[in-house]
Order: sequence, then structure tokens, then C-alpha cells
Amino acid sequence: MSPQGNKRRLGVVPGIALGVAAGLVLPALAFAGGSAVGAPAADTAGPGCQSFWVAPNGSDAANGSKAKPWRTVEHARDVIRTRDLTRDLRCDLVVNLKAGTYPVARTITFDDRDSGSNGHQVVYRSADGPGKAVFEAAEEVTGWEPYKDGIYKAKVDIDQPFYTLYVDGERATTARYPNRRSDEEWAPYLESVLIEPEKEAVRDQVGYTEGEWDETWNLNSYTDWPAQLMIWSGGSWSWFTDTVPIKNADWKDNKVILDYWTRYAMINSRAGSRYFVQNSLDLLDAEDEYYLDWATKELYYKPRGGTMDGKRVLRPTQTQVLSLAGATPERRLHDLAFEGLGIESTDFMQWYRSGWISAGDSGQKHKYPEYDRQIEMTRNRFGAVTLTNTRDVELTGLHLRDTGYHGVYLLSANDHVKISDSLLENIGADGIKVEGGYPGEGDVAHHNTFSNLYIDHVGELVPGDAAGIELMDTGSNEVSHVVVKHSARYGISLEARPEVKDGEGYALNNKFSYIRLEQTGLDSGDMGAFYTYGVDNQEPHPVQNTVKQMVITDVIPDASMPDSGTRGVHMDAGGCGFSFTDIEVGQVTDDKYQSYQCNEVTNANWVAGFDATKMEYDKIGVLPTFPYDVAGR
Ligand SMILES: [Ca+2]
Repeated sequence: MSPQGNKRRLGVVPGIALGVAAGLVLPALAFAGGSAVGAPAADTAGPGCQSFWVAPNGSDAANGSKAKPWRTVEHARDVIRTRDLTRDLRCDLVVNLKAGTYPVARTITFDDRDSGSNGHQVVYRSADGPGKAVFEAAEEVTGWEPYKDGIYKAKVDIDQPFYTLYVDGERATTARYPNRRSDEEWAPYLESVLIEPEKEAVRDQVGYTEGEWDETWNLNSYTDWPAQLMIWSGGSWSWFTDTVPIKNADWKDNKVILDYWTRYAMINSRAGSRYFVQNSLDLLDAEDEYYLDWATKELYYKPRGGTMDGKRVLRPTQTQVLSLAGATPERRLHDLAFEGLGIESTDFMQWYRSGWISAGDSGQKHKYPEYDRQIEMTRNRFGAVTLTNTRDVELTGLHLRDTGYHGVYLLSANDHVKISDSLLENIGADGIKVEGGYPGEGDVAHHNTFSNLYIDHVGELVPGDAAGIELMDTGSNEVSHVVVKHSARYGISLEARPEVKDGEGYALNNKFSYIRLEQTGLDSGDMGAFYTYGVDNQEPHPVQNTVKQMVITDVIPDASMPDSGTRGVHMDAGGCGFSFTDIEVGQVTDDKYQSYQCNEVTNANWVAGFDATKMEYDKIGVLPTFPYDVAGR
């Protein structure tokens, strides 16, 4: 195999493949054997194969050699750009990042000027092994002093507020009422009541039961830092959550008025909406709760065990660590790879609502304006890693953790993107979200690979619509050897819109295999751990998406969940043209499988005659080569 070999075209495992492709010249991360320890990288690359070094204690005035590394990845990027080093590559151009923490004070951006060439990549890699070079979009908070009742406080030198907090690698809870039952649950909740007869449709006011709210609570009404509701709007529909600032309380009429309309109304015929109140110092009374006083720039936190000794508190500074964006769908960023990086501790936002309320609300003209309701609002289209207008970009061996919002977000035009061999955990919204373009306007998001992934705890801040992997109007993707664990709603979902005509939707020819969905549907209803919607909306329904070798463990929601039950597989309106082969579903509160007569099922445990010996249990989930230790999870 020649040193000029291209690993993607060789079609072998990443990491190992880099070592093969670059021969003895440039050993790659050792991804074998489940070890998190990688082999050290070689000092120099071969003739014509340039490599550079970056280290947390380096200097951007140095020369970028292993002995004199640079300090920032931005400097490496700029040197490569200005020297035009990516033109006519004969092998991969590698930037080695030494172990340590790289603070991200501003989102690191790459664009189409940073692409590889001739099929060779520009590679940014953690040289000391997977997860060793860490991009941290946060600053540590120190200088804690006792306040009262086991609460500590510290000054924070900030010029903008933050919307989540991390303590020792886990998310702390924004001070709330009622207090959460445990770290693993969002419950308990209060429930909205009808403000007055015929007011079911109201979306910006929440009626409460007399006595449930305390009129002495400081809600910071009419300020830029008000208390918020986290609410499953829609009454008994437990489909989406809003996090919405409170404008003010009307104590006389037992209601609060919100700054923005919620996704759905607060009441329907069966029930009110479940919610909790958060973001007031008066609600800080439980261990692991925090409150930022934005006006005085003081952070309050009640530590577990009564002491701040040994606790590392990180306040996020950025919502995004990496932005990978070509200028246009025609001018894409391509042949860029990130290997083994740690990416962590990003921020959330003050107001979140899933999608626009009505078709056309985006204000943009589209053939299918209904798709507005299915996708994120423009202001919310980002992840800790955001890709748009890319192709042949690889994210491998990542340890992506503690994000305020989505983990990796593929927005609009992206193809042949590969995310593999990665651990994602403690994710604010979706682990991986792909949002293809509007139906009927061009197939721009396809042929992406999501493989050998362990995605643990998603939707921590956006439990409504949470998914380990959510694919919107995108096709010819491969999703394999994936574990999704702990989600209030979906494990995996694939959606477009029921209005879309044949030939104008692109969520086709996707292949799902060797998947384990565990602890899903923890706090929502009318759902499936594997869910589809509006994919194939007209007869006939030839098989165009396939699912095989999937285990779904018990799907049991919180007792407070008022909606219809949970399912293993839910093929909602337009969930047609699928084949299911060798599927096993655990306990559910509704049907294991709900579908119209438009899909094929071969060997599933909701059908008589299920043959468990056809299940390849040992191949379901991540592969033995997985680079992080997830044993015992
Ligand atoms: Ca509380």
C-alpha cells in the first residue's frame, strides 16, 4: 500500500487506517483493544508530508515543530492557509495536538480555504491518544466563599451570562422548584391549569394552582435575567419542551406571563402541561443546584457533601467549539479530519423552543413551508460542532461531553461526512442532529456515516424531542454499531414531513444496523425508541430504508407522564417503506411496534415465531475496537 493511499477510499477503520496509509512514517492513534491510550506520534513526517505540532504550553511565535510547538490550533490553521500548504497534497497534512486542555475563548472556525486536496486530508489529531487533547469552551470558577445554608458563592468575571454549569464533569442543576428527584430524572413537575373558561389555546400564560407558587420568590420580572419555565407545552402531549423566560407573575389571578409563545398551548382536553420553575436564588435549596446572579456577577452553588474542596466548577463561555463551514453548497469545506479530540463544556441559551409554531413562520419562502415546524429555528441551528456546506469531513475518536445544546449538528448541505469511534455524553439536546434542506429544493444532505458510537445521556436541557441521533430529510446514510442510552424521548429518529410528495423528500435509502437503544422514552409519550415521521407519504411503499439487528430495552416513562404510551418502534404518519429484520423490544407501556400496513417485518419479538438465535447480540452496539472504556455502563 503506497504512502499516498487514501484511507477513505481504502475503506478501512479510521485511526488504524491512518497508520496504514502513512506507513511507518506517521503512526496513528492506537484505537485497538478498547484502550484509551494511544501510541505516541512520530517526530517527523515523510518527504512532502508536512506535519506540525501544537501544545497547551507552546507558543504561536515558535516554528510548530515537535520541539517548538505552537500554542493554538487557530495559528496552525492560519499558517497552513497563508502558506497555501493544502494545495496539491501528496499525502495527509497532519497537525498533532499534544495532551492537555486548550481553552476555547472563541469558536474555532474552518472554511473552504482549509480543505485538503487530491483526496488527501488535513488532519488535526490528538497525538497522545483519544481524548487527550481537550478543547474546553469554559473557564474554571474559583474563589468560593460560604454564603449560607450550605451554599457557596464566587465572583465571576463575565461580560455575558451563561445558561448551564458543569461540576466535576457533570451538569449542575439550575436552581428550580420543585426540586428534581434525582440526577437521572426531570420530574417532579407542577401542572398548569386553565386560566379561565375557553382559554385552552393560550400559549404565553400559565395558570397555576393556588398555593403552588410563593409570592415572595424574586422572579426578576421585567429584567434581562428573569426566572424561566421548563415546560412540556401541549397539555397531555409530551412531545416537546420549551425553556421560556417569565415576563412577570400575576399573583392576583394565579398565573404567570411568558416572554414568548410556547410550541403548543398549555392545556388540552385531557390535562395541563408539566413544568418546573427555575433561575431564581430563592429556588436554590438543594445540593448540586446553582444560580448565577447576572446583575452582581456572582455565582451561587450548593455542593454535595457540604464542601467545595476538590470540586472543579466550569462555566461555559461558548455555545460552539468547532464551526466547519464552506461558503456555499458549491464551495464546500472538504477532506478535513479531526481525530481523538476532546470537546466539552459548551453553553445553552436563555430561550428555547423546538421549531416554529406554524408553517411559514420562518419568514422564508419554501415549497414545503410545513418543514419549518420540524426543524430548529434559525437562531438555534448549532451544535458544539457545527457543519454546513461540507463533504468528506471526518470526526473520529471524539470524546464529546458536557454540551449545552446539540453535540454535532449537520446543517443543510453535508455529504460523505463520517462520525465514528466516538463517545458522546451529557448532551444538552441531541447527540447528533442532521438537518437536510427543505423538501423539494434539492438533495444536499446524504451519504453520511455514523458508526461505532456510544451516546449516553442526551436531552439533559431539552428533554422534549431529544434523540441520540436525529435525521431530518436526509438519505443514503449508514447508522451502525450505535448505543444510545438515557433519553427522555427518542433513541433514533428519521423525519421529513407528511405533506411531502414522492420524489421531493430525501429521507430514503438509510441503513440502520447493530443498534442498541437503552433507557429511552424516560419522560415523554406517544413515541418510539426508534421513530419515523413523514418519510414516504404516498402508495406504493417500496422498501427504501432498512433496519436490522436492533435491541430496544425497556421504554418506561416517568409516572407523571400524561400522554399515550411508549413504544419500541413507532412508524408515525408517513413512516412507510421500511424493512425491519431481527429486532427485539423490551417492556413498553403501549405497543412494541406501531405501524400502518406499509412496512415489512422479518423476525421481531412482537411477532409469533420470533427466533432469538438470529440476533447477533455480540455485534450489537459498539465494536471491540471502541477507543473509550464504556464497560459497565
Ligand atoms: Ca430548588
